[in-house]
Amino acid sequence: MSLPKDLIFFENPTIWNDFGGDYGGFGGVVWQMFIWSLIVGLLVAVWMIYNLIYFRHADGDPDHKDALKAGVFPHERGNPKIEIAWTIAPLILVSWLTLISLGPLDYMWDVDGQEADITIEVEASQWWWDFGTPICNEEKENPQEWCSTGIYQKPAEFDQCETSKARGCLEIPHGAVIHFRLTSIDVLHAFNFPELGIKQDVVPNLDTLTWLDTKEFNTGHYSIWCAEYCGRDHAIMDADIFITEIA
Ligand SMILES: [Cu+2]
Repeated sequence: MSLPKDLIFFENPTIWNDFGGDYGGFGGVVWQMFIWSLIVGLLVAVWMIYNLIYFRHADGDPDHKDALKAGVFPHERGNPKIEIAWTIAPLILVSWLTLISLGPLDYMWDVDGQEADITIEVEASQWWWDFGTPICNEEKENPQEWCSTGIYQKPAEFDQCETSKARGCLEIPHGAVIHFRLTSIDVLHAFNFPELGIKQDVVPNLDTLTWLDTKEFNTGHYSIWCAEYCGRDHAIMDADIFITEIA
């Protein structure tokens, strides 16, 4: 789609897919956030530069009638109509952006609304990610072949973790809804896939949940990091995630 069309229709531009998918159809929202920020940013920058040039004070100029004086509030040229307009217009814009951002948040947080193919127990500790064996969803009407007997069968193609040098590794099938049940055995950590837009706190003595639909993403290699400072090796608490197509 061309840029002018993107601007008019606010659809998810194709270029956005290069940033990791359309987030379950909500890429258009991200695009709107971006384009409105750009429009407002440009208006502010142009107005500021115009004023910098037009009201520039040269040596010998008399003080401008709007010149700021310490302790004096400049109200001589006040304009209530403009004041009201620049209060109401941003209020409408911010309300609109708040409203459309509730949709993607709801989508991300509604873990139970997404029927899982498999659930993976993740245990965080200083400073490792441990992934339990995937657990198949036994209630699923049409289980995928890797879950055909109700027990997870590791597909023969899955061998990428053997080469991983990260502190944890997980290989998951493309085209599966994955639930992650997260807990920590020591301190606070945070399960963060920057490339997939997922971040969830991992808390001792508490199960937290997050989920991922791997069909929204390209197959290949991704990284997980810890996004909650957790001690000495926090910065290298990584894990590899491979999303692999099953032939
Ligand atoms: Cu950590």
